[in-house]
Amino acid sequence: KVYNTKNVTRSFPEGFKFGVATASYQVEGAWNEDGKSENIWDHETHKDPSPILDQSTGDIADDSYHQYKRDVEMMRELGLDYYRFSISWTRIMPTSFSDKINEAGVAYYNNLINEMLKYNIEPMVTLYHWDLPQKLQELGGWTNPQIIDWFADYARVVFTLFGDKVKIWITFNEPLIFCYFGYGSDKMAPRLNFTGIAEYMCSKNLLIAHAQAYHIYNEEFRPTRGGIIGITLSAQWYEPDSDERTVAAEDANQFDWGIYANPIFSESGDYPAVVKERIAARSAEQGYPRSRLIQFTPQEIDYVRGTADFFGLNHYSSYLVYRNESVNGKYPIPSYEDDAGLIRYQKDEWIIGESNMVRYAPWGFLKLLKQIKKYYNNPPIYITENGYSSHGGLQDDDRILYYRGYLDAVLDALEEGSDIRGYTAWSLMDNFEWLRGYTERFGLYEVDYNCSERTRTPRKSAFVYKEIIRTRTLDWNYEPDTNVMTID
Ligand code: GBH
Repeated sequence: KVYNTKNVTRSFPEGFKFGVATASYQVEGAWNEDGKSENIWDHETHKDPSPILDQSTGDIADDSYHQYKRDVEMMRELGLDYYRFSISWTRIMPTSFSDKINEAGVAYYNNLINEMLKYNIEPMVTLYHWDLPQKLQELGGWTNPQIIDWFADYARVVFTLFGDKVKIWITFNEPLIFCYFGYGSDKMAPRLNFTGIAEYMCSKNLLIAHAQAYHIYNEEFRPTRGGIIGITLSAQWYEPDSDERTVAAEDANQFDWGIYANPIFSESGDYPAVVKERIAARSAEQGYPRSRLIQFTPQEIDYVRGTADFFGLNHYSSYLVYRNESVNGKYPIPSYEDDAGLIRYQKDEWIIGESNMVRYAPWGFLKLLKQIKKYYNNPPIYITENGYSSHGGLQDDDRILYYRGYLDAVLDALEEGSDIRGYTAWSLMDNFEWLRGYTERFGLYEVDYNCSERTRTPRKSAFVYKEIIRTRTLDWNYEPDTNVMTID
């Protein structure tokens, strides 16, 4: 394979920032230490490990709860501007509510943040990256509208505790993934599998919960703290596979990310028209008295619209798409997929690693970035995740190609006027990759799960990313010396 495909060296604009990301359940471990209580991922992986490819859990994960100093050392080795991590709700609020704050949990995040700030590494904090308190799930979780207030209480506690040091906040990571896979399928925790119903209950409650957290920050904290707050959406790119299929591809983009982006970032607010129309029509055909997609009231539309200072974007790959109204048999009725009525696929010739999770299609990233600019009046964007998975090994030239190709797309989008403020690689290190357990490796650093120290070793891609950050340029021909990693 030829990996060095370009000869030009391109520079990132002044002020452009680089980071890496992780998430609490995927790296922290210490699942029941120092007063932390059970979340839905603890609960599900303990109850039935079979949905996880290697039957693993996040009980120990990367042991970051104890190894955070090594984590910060790695951030310094890479020369990061910022680090994106998430806070575990049950670590700081074990009852789920704000009646009791767990000081040990608070101390952990304070230690981590202080260690980062000592070296000028800025924290970017996600409030919710899928690890809901199990107790709240037993009360319905994201299908219970009461969660809007529970989340507000949690957000207020976190803003109060860390608001003097954290200036970039993200309410949710990838609502589509946890609403759909968690409530509208049997795959991810809480595995509710109430298809075509519960994912839309989750969507609505979550969008209002996001808006409420935004308003709380905006009114109670921003005046003295002066930070910014946004949301991270997963958005892949859907491309028509022929001229006649542009409508299908457009609908696929609306069902994948428009469903969350439109209510927050569009001028009109509310769910995208096509999403509303299709789900209402399907619901009527199926004998439901009203749309399974719960409507927003005009007040709610106003309350949610405009509630983000930036668009957090998680992007991994692209798909070709066509319409197929009768995906009968393939998907349950009703379901989100059946409502969308689309078939998506990828081409065999797009590069893929030994693991089959992420295909290399950087042209789609550029198209996505341009579309976001066009639809939502050029919002500030932080790319909050982008990365490539393998089955391990330090010589990861395929991951290097992926990062270079996708960063090249970012540079193209910047040249065309997109307001992209930062780029976050997923991930700092290998971690518990949800349904794929530890079989799927996304790390710039490899983690050794056979030793209790969870030793972290830089991959070749870590050296390449470090050089990109150091020089603030993308040079396809740079060949790192991978013998020693240093702190510059
Ligand atoms: C993101 O999800 C997450 O934010 C992050 O936590 C995660 O580690 C990262 O990407 C890499 O996956 O049925 O096993 O094929 C991205 C969306 C949703 C992609 C679930 C994979 C199917 C898993 N992911 N999806 S599987």
